[in-house]
Amino acid sequence: MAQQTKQRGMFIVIEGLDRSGKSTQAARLVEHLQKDGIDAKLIKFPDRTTSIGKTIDSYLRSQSDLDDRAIHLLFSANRWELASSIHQWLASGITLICDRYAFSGIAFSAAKGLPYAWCRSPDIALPAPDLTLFLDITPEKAKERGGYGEERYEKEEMQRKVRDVFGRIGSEMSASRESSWVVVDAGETMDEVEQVIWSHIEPVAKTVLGDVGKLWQDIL
Ligand code: DGP
Repeated sequence: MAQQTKQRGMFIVIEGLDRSGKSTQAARLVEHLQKDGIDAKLIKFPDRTTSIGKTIDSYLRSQSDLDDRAIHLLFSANRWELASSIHQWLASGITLICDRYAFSGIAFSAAKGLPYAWCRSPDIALPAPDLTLFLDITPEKAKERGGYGEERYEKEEMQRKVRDVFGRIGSEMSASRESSWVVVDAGETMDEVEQVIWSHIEPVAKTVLGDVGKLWQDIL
């Protein structure tokens, strides 16, 4: 008798500016999927628990300083150290909801002035998401939500530049069609945003997914 292969999990990334409600929505989405009987797991970058992640955490809290390129490569290495686990989880049927990914890597470093293509380079061939939801909010509106925190990039001017780079990434992802990119208006209430997100998840959940792709593979 032919062996039945288990359908792999979905790889869904949620991106956005600081204070866009990203982490709340990622947690709600995992809950919603689990209620629907889908085995779902939340992962988050930067993963501050690993030794690379601890160096990143110290940098973000301005407890240490690092060259812009060096910290960029550490953020990327922090994603690569989880890449084989991502493949394994997806293959075993677990759906992953990922709070930030390689797109933040480009957006934050390019916003500091590093060349866009250089910023993208270390993340080439990471597992490609089936869907990326970009929670879009103006830095003004984000600020109204109680202001930014204390960390290094949580400043209005920086967030404005980051949003511009995310705009470029979104246009390129949509044009290349290698991985779906959807912009969600994150200025609405948390419940409304949750509903919009769900409306984008359902079609992916009903699709039989092929192998996990590799990000920006055609650039190599
Ligand atoms: P979060 O834990 O989601 O609040 O993210 C921490 C901060 O780090 C946030 O300001 C965004 C920034 N960040 C996340 N990923 C990257 C990355 O890959 N590169 C750079 N330069 N910054 C990142």
